[in-house]
Amino acid sequence: MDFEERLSWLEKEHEDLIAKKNEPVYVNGVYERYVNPVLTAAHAPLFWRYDLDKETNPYLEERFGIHAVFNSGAIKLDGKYVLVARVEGADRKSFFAVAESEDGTSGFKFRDRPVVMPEYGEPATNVYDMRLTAHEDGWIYGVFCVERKDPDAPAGDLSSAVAAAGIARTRDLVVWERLPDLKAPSQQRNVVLHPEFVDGKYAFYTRPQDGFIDAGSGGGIGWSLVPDITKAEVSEEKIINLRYYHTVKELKNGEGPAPIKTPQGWLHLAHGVRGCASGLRYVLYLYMTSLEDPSKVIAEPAGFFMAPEGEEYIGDVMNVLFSSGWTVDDDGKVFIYYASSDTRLHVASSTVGRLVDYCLHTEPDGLRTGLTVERLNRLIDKNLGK
Ligand code: M1P
Repeated sequence: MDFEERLSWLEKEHEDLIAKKNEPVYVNGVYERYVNPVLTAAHAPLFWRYDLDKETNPYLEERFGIHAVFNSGAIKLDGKYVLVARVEGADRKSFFAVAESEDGTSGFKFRDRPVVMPEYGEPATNVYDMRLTAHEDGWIYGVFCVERKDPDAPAGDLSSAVAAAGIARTRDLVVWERLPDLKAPSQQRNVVLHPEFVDGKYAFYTRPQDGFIDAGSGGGIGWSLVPDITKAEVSEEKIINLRYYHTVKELKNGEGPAPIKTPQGWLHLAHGVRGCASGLRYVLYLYMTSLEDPSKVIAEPAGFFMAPEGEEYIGDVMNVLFSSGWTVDDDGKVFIYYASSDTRLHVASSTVGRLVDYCLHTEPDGLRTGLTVERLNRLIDKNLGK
């Protein structure tokens, strides 16, 4: 193919990909998975990846490799479904880029330019996994992981890193005001801002961790109140969603997107991690907290809500589902944007009513097999009669 032929072929492939319609697959009554991923590396505009000038790129070679598009913040803005995706280059660096769709399940198109996130302090080596919160103070906040090389790593250790929560705010997802990173006594990842003031303070879901990877003694998803978001500091941190032995979140867990307010309580999506022979396994689970005290868990169904299936198992980091974004429509429709294996972004749909029903009417984990059998028998008794 000569330059022109190859360019038209690339353009047609890209247009067809964006124009592809998406269909739901009906599963278990709780949610529908959609057939096609909503964002992949191939969705990145051609003008991000190629020098389109025949003079300087006669072979029309890719000049900027995009490796993956995954863990994404989500928000409904001006009637559109808007994602702030984690885009990872072939050089392993992530950055944020905004993509928009009219219907929330197809046609996601990146804005022309990636987000230029102002730095705070020492420039980050990597940034990722932004959670968006439309806060009642009027700002849209993006809270994300900021990764830097561990300054205390021994010579020759080029892997040890330090994770902290970066905070930025915007009105339009174009211009971002960077605030100081969240000060905390431990490393932090999966930090999320609660949408409302609690006792007149900003409230953060945290995830204290012993090291860059190891959640260790952190205990689970934490909660911390902060009087001034422009000087955010974790002074008191209580663990509100604990980890337990032999559960889907035995090794680690982390808050997903900002919770959704429902008449029955705050609805939370989170990820849980366990270890197995093939490595770490990341699944999604739901829980609810009280409207009066958003730090008090009132329901948590046993086990996972969604786990990897089919091609979702395969990718850069295998056996991972991870979600950092969901949207709610006025009619209660929920789109859950979840990534598989740190490679691509999918959507599933449900409604607030169905998700709350799932949380309130699926029994919790009894933490031992005998109680699991009792739980199953209660359902069988109900269906078949005693
Ligand atoms: O690779 C799986 C996920 O690992 C991290 O999540 P956590 O801190 O809970 O282990 C994050 O790096 C996340 O981006 C990634 O998807």
